[in-house]
Amino acid sequence: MASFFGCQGGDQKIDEPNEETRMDWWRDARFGMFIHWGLYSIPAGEWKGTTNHAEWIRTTAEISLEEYDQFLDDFNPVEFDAEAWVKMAKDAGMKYITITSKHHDGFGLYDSKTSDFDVMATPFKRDILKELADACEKAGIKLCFYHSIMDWHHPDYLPRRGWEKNRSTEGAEFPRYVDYMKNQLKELLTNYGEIGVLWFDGEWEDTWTHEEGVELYDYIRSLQPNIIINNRVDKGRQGMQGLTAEGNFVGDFGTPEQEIPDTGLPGIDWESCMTMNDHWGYNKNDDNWKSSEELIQNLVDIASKGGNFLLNIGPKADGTFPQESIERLAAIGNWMNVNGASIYETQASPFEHLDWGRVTQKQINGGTRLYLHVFDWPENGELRLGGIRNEAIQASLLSAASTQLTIRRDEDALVIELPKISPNEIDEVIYLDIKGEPDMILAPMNADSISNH
Ligand code: JFZ
Repeated sequence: MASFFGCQGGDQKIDEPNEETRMDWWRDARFGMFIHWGLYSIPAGEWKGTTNHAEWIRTTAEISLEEYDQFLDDFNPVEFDAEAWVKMAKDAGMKYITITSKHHDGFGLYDSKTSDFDVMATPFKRDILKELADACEKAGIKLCFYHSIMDWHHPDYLPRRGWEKNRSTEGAEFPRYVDYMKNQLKELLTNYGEIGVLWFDGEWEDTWTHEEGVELYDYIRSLQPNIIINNRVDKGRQGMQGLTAEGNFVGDFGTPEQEIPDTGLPGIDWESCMTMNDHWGYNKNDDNWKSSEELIQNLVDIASKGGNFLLNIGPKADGTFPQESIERLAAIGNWMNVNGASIYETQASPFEHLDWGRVTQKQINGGTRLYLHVFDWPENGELRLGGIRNEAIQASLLSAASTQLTIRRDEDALVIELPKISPNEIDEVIYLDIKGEPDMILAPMNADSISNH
C-alpha cells in the first residue's frame, strides 16, 4: 500500500524506498494515548456559571485575549511527573503518546524561542515536552505532537473569532503566521529527538489551503523524513467525519473522531481518536465516563477493522490525571497484559459481522492465527465461526495457552467447544490456528462488502 489516499504525497511516496518501514511501527502499535493539556485545564471547563467548556473555552465562553492571558500566572502544575505519565501509558499497553504541543488557544507546552505565549511565561518554567521526550525515550514509547494550525492568539492568524469584535485585524498577515508556525514546528522537530507523528488540526478555516497543506507536509518530512503526518494537514477531510476524501490530498492516515467507521476505511491507514468522557480537555463537571469494558471493546473493535485507537486523557491543572482516567488505564492494562498479542501487529478480521464478538489475525508459520474476541459468551458453550474453508490446527484460550479446545467442522463452519463460563466477561480471547491464509466463503448477498469487517 504505497499510496494511502491516491494523493500527491502518495505519488511521491511510491519512489521512496523507506515507505513501508516508515508506517510499520505505527501499524503494529494499534494503541496510543492522546493528551489535551494547556491553560484551559485551569478553568477546568467552568466559566461564570457555565460548565460545558474544555479546550475550546476561550471561544465557547468568549474570553478576551487579555483575560485569557492571565491564566499564564496560574499555570503551575507542580505534580507533573513525565515518567509517571509515560508509565501509565505504557502499563495500559499504549505504544505512543500524542500531546498538544499547541492547541487552538495558541499556548505552547514547551520552551519556544519564537513565542512568549508558552510554558516559560508561566511560574512553572519547565519544558514539559522535553521532560516527556526524555521519559518516552527511556520507556521506549514514541512521542508525537498534536499541533493546531488554527491559532486564536497570534496577531497574524486570520480569521478572528466572530465574537472578537475588538481584536483588530489591521496589519495582520497570514503568511507571516505560517512562517511562525513553521518555525515552531522546526523547534519541535529539532529539539525533542525523533518524533513519531505530527497530528495537525484546525485546518478547516478558509485561510488554510490545499497548497499550504502540501507545502507543510513536505516541510515536515524534510525535517524528519520518517515522521508520520495525519490527514488534517490538508483539506481532504470529508465533513465532520474526519475521513479523507478522494483526490490529490496529502496525509498518511485518516482521523475519524469519536467514532469507529462501520467497516473500517479499506485501503487507507486510520486512527480513531476518542475521549473517555465527553471532553478532550479537563472538565471537572463531566462525569459521563465510558466504562473500562466499553473502552477495551472499542480497542478490539478498531483493531478488528484494521485501525489504531488514540484514547484521550485531559490532565488536571496540577499535572495529574483524573482518577477516573487512571482507573480505566489500569483496567485496560490488566486486559492487555494477558491479551496484548491479539492486538499488536494484527490485521483486520477476514469475517463479516459475528454475533459474539470480533476477530483479529496474524500470520504464523505455515498458516494464520485467528484471535477470536468473545464479547458475548455463547450459552450453548459452542463458538461458531461460519464461512471458512480452512483446516484447523489447534485452538486455546489466550489466557491459558495450555488448555487445548476441541474443534470440529460443521459444514461451512468451524465450531469450538468452550468452557462453561467465560474467564473474562469483557473479552476472553481464543486463538485458533488454521492452515494457510483465511479462505472465506463469501455470502452471495454481501460478496462485495466483505473486505474489511
Ligand atoms: C478538534 C479540536 O477542535 C478539538 O478541540 C480536539 O482537539 C479534537 C481532537 O480535534 O475537533 C474536531 C476536529 C474535527 C472534527 C470534530 C472536532 N470532525 O471532523 O468531526
